Amino acid sequence: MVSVRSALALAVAFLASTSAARPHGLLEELLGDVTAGAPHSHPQDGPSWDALMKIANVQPSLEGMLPAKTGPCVEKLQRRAWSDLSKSEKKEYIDAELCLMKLPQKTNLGGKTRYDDLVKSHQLQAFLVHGDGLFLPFHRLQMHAHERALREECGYTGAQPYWDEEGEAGHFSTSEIFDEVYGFGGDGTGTGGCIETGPFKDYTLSTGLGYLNYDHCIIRKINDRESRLTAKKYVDACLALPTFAEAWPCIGRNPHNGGHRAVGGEMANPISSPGDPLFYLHHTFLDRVWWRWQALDKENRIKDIAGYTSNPEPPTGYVDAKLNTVLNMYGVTPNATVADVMDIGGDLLCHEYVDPQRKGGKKESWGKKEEKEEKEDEKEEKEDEKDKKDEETDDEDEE
Ligand SMILES: [Cu+2]
Repeated sequence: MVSVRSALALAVAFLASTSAARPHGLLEELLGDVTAGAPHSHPQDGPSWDALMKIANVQPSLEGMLPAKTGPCVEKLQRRAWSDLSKSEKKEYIDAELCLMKLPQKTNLGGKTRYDDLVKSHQLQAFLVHGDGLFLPFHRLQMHAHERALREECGYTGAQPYWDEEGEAGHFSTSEIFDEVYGFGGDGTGTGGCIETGPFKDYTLSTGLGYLNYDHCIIRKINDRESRLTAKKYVDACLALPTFAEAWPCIGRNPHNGGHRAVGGEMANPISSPGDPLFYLHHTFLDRVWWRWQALDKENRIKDIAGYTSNPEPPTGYVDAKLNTVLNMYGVTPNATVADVMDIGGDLLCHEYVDPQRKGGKKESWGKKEEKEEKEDEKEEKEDEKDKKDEETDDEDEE
């Protein structure tokens, strides 16, 4: 897992490299010292626990919050793979996302648009919902909040789609998901890494990178190698684990980190990654993995929660995540407990996952050829490491 501190260091490094970037917003006071010392700062110079809590404790305006949703789940929304949507369904989803990007913010958390409200709900509590037991429950709720906003504020009639990353592992760069018309646009270009094609190329994010807030384009850096971690063999390895305590770190480590790093840029930043709309297709893919795991022993696994409620450790010691732990949506939708999101067909959530159809002979997963390549890469990596060590020893000799 990428820690909050290394994420901050990443954001700082990015800022240091783009002199035109002018951070603004509510966190600079807390982070001023860190950014000032950017070139020499070490990851351990990240924000203190108190600073992180100050960030997380910002109070949103509740005026624009979507009303509470209760009642029995009768008609379940069908969440399907992006590659199985028709052109008009894809267009409808993209148009609804563009609508969220045009609507004004409602939470008063410092973002400009309704889309930014959802980046904020992730950014402000990133250290509470990553690398711990709340990771999967929180992101399930975030997907739901996004789906509701699309449907109830932008007239979208479909369900939140997922990216069938398992079927595209190792070759993300050729995915139709990056289509310029019926997709999310292509890779980042130039020194800034901005996406310059597709429906979202003109969107200016006001939240991120990381904990910082400054106007910037959506950046991407696609990496096929990283995308191998979303392959069937890694997903299956997580599905085979007997307890949530073992399953969540597995999902977090491989398919989760792999997909984030494989898209790169905005998505590679664990604090502000919802800045790339692909975030929602990636995390819905992961949510399906969790649900598939739960469905293998539903009766027990819709009650199985484990792990802590933060990463790093609070000064008073770690706290265990429980079914009654509250997940914070910062005024976008009402807060919910972990118990509320354990069943995707319960009172709060009401959807189901449709398996990917993988028409047109798309690969199920990577085959023998890629596995051979992977082994060769690993060998090369080891050799590189050895070379590096040798060089270091040489340096020492010179001194
Ligand atoms: Cu996240």
